[in-house]
Amino acid sequence: MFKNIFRRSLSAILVLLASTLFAQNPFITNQFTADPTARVFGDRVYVYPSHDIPPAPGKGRPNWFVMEDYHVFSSGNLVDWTDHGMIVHQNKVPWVKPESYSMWAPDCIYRNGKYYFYFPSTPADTNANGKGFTIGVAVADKPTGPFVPQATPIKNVKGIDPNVFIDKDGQAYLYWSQGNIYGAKLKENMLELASEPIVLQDLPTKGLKEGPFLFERNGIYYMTYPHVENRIERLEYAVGNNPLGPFKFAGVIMDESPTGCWTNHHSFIQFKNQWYLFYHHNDLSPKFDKNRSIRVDSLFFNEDGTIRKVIPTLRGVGLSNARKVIQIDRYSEVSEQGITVDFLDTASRMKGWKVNFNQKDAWVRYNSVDFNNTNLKKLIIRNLAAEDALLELRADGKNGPLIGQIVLKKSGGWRENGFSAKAPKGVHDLYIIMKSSAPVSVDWLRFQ
Ligand code: FUB
Repeated sequence: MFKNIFRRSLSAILVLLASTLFAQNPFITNQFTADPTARVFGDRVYVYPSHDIPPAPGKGRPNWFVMEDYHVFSSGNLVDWTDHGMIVHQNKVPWVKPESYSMWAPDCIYRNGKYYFYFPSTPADTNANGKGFTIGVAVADKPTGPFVPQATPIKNVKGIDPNVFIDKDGQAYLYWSQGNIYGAKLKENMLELASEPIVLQDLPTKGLKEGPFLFERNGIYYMTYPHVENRIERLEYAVGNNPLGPFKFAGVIMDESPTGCWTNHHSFIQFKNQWYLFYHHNDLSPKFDKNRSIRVDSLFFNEDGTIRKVIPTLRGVGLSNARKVIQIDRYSEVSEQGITVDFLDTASRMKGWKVNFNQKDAWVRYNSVDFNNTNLKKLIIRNLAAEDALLELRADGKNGPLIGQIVLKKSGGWRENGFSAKAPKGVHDLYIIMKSSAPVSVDWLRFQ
């Protein structure tokens, strides 16, 4: 019994330790994550991403995706995320080829008291070239597991990137990709197909399509998918009046990555009256785009139901608590000149970034800081200054109410410095303005 209590407390401690405060984009920084499927279960958002790991000798195919397991993350405010730990591992699924490192993009859905986790992988009985994916299911009583994998994959499915949709009449559908996008009805048990797979029409025919995500809004069925129209993937959508189509191309949701991350993969949720797009980019691994990181930005519909293009941000979503560390390198906007962002430590990129103020009048805007209703009178800032430097903090504008004027003393290394400040109450955009000329770098700041 003591052993069990010890084990339970240890796993609770591990979950707490694994929680990450880093909540802007990318919003998970304790590991690489990709292909985020977000779901709202109760009053929390759960994200089921793929888990990229760095390539290593003997692990998977060199210079390719290396994925051995899945974690689930949750949040009640889209800002503070908890890593609930590993939920499915390749070597614990009876039908998956051991050590195949091909646990690609998953999905999870709730039905009749159970959570069904769908994932693609290489089956053990595949031929020697290791190619070919199929899709299996693991079932749990809670969104965080434990998930019990089925002994065999879903029959009659060949492909990757499962996505499940349950229509208003209760009929469930499974979608997946294999060059084209396929769809079929699922049986009530959610474990078997109830119809023959069909290729969804009339999606673009030229260029790879994958990662389907279907949702319904105001009677319109939106089939959304990454597609290589030009050189790399962008997110597109098509609309129809039936879950299995036909669909009509309706537009681009997110343009190709300007820095060249070849894949993108996404999902949509509506949470507390706001729509969000979850997607990925290779922020923490700029030189290797098979080690990706998940992001979230707000999404808006036009009155006619069309989707407004999402421009990726560093700031992401949600209110930042003024008492917690605010990573101003994940800014909302900066001056045209004088601001650069670098990794704190290129040998350990998961430590995050710093913002450099390189010249007088350079500024950073960080939106939506929640100062609450208390009088916060102190500012703590982690900075590195080669010479004395003067920064000004203001609310809601470069000439808005002054929060503090701080002199950062020349230091030989990173320092945490405290200053008196006069923070406003409520939610405000924070401006940090450089008032001197010698460069200074800031890791984070917070109020107390
Ligand atoms: O993560 C591996 C693959 O890359 C996914 O299955 C695709 O959608 C692409 O994101």
